[in-house]
Amino acid sequence: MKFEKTPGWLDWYSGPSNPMFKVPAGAVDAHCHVFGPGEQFPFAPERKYTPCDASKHQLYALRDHLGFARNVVVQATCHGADNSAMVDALVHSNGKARGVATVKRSVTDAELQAMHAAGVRGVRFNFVKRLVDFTPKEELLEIANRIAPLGWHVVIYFEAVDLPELWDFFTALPTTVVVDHMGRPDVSKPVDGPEFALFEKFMREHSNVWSKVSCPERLSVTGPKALNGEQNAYRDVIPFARRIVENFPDRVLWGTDWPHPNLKDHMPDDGLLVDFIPHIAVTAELQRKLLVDNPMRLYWPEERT
Ligand code: 0GY
Repeated sequence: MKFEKTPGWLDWYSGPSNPMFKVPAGAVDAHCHVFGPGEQFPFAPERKYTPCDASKHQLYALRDHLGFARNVVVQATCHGADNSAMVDALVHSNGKARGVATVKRSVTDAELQAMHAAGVRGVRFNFVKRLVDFTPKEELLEIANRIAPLGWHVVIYFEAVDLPELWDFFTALPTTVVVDHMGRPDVSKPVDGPEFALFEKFMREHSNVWSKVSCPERLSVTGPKALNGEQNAYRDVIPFARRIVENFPDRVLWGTDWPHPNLKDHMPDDGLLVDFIPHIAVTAELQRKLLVDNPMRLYWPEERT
């Protein structure tokens, strides 16, 4: 089936620069997606956007270009609860990719087992209203209780203003809980302000909560331009991400978010995103935890030495 992408949709950046920052050996891009290709893996009827195609081959070429060893492919909302494109990417990764699925309460145990065999290790619950329709919390809790015995975790995506309302649900989840993009802070507010303090409290009081310190390009107001050779791209996001990396060094993950759904103003150069890492993880030890130790512990625990 042919799909027309949503008007204004920017294609992913096809000539990423060579990052100056060399990621440590064994680094994991722990948040990225595949889109279709639509002809092979049609987008979901209930989707809120229609993307351009972004195949597993293109994702793995980017992985090699940026110097990463592995990927965690997260189910994108444009595919709904049909995980076949994501699972296909895992199956063709030579064991170098694991995945996070979206499932409905009707998912069978056999389907969960098959996804586990393919490399799925988590489910994603999305609370960003522009991306998904509401799913009752008791359904989500039922799903969380079903996947917990598999050793899977729950990835949650929400916006900072919604954390107070979602707090009780999140803190009742029985698994490791991984927050996408630091719970989308408003970085024009102070890093020491009440909104981000609540997110830090969430992590501090709940040792099962992890955070991806990803997506500066989504959160930044100052944008990608470096100023005077001193300031950095997405510099307004640095204090937020750095705070989380330094306070919770064993519970942070990083990912490119390629192919960057829903960006209308600019499409990031993925090489530049990699060069952002040493500004938020400023020592070799923090970088190793963020890029290697933590994602390996969560996604490939059997390979830990
Ligand atoms: C992200 C962010 C977004 C989209 C999705 O699954 C998705 O459609 O996650 C977004 O639009 O903020 O993590 O890719």
